[in-house]
Amino acid sequence: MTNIILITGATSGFGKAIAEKFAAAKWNCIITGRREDRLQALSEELQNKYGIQTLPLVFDVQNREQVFSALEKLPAEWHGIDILVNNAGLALGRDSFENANLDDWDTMMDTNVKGMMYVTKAVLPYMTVKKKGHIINMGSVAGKEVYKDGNGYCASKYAVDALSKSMRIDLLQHHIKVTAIHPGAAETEFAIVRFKGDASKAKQVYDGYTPLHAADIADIAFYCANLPEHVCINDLVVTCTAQADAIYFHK
Ligand code: NDP
Ligand code: 8X3
Repeated sequence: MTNIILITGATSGFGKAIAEKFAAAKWNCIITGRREDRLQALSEELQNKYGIQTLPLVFDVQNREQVFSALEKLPAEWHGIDILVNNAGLALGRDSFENANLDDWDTMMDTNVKGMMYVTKAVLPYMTVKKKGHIINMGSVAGKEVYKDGNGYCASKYAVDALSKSMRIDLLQHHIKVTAIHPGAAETEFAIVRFKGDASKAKQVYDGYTPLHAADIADIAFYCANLPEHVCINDLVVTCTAQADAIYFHK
């Protein structure tokens, strides 16, 4: 029987790399995001390249109705979801607390925290019914240590850390594994989004060292997903070699 993985935020960065990694290993992929054109292109690419089935679903994880209407009525052949990767997320701005934008805070909380809760709640029935499953949450080093001007983003990723621990306890009874991966700096579209399209500001984030690549995180997610049934990696902090924690870099 073919395995099924559902990945949120598959239009770019980690999510796209995770879809590619699992598709290459013949997993069928449910890929989600807001940008329909990118999802369609990825869907066709994965099908043609790897001969797998894909189901692209367009929704905004912030929108509770969209999340539940997309996920509650999955075609029967997609009910056997083995892995949910809660990856969709973003940072917006990097400003001191008194200057930070309230709308940015709302968007980060609504996406990184509430979006993750909605998607998980909508997918869980497919896992609890078979008493098996694996949830992989994308945290961050920003959810392990607070850095200057990280306020709202750090808070959202601390919440991801807390939710991962909470899920792990509550879902024990259903034999559902919960893995939290907390990456450090990785060159994706993350910094472009954070700095609202300012490419030179985004580039500076990665100047002077070799950051993580999206494929590094995909390899790690794949490793976590392919351990024996009785083994679960609970929590992983992953940085490039030039980064010690959320604050210290060697450039
Ligand atoms: P990207 O910007 O490259 O990708 C983000 C993905 O999230 C996109 O596919 C985007 O899709 C999706 N997304 C964002 N908002 C929403 C939304 N409201 N609804 C649905 N999908 C959404 O960044 P990364 O790949 O780097 O980020 C992925 C995750 O990893 C995030 O949670 C981020 O916080 C975390 N992370 C990133 C690090 C980094 O340095 N890059 C380090 C640590 C953690 P679309 O726009 O099409 O909706
Ligand atoms: C992304 C990594 O250090 O920019 O979560 O917060 S960082």
